[in-house]
Amino acid sequence: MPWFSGALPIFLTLASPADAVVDDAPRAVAQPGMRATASSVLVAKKRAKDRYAAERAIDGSLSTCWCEGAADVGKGEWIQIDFDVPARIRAVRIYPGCGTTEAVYRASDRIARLTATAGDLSRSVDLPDVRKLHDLGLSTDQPVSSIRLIVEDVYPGARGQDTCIAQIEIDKE
Ligand SMILES: [Ca+2]
Repeated sequence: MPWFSGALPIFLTLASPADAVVDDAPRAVAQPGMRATASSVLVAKKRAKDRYAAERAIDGSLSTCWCEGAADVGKGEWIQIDFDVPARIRAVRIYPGCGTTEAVYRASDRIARLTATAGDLSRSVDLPDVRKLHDLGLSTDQPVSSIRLIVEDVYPGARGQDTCIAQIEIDKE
């Protein structure tokens, strides 16, 4: 099997710079070979129970999101991505918030600081409150079977107390 076989679909997302501002046109891709779980999930009235499920953060759509389900803004809540095959992490990017318009983005809480863990690695990352893909600067020398992102602090949303992540993109090999 060629070394790039698992990473090829992810390479294709790098046609534009990783820190380019994302416009309203979704550009994320589904992440094959991964599964997502979370410490909690928001269940909103009159919405499907899985509307904000963890898998929404790796479904390739910026219109869908994982939202934590704690009663407050969710500090300490986490989302974890497990890999079907352990892999070295080359980059992790997240698109915080929920929704592809600025107004919807501002409605939910966005992550201001998170802790990212992968294997023995743990990294604290501060994020500006900007609606784009943010590179977390996370990579590993050794293969890992999962990564976890833990909410440490948030920018308050205009409505409710639900911290969301629209998409997580992982480059691995
Ligand atoms: Ca999504």
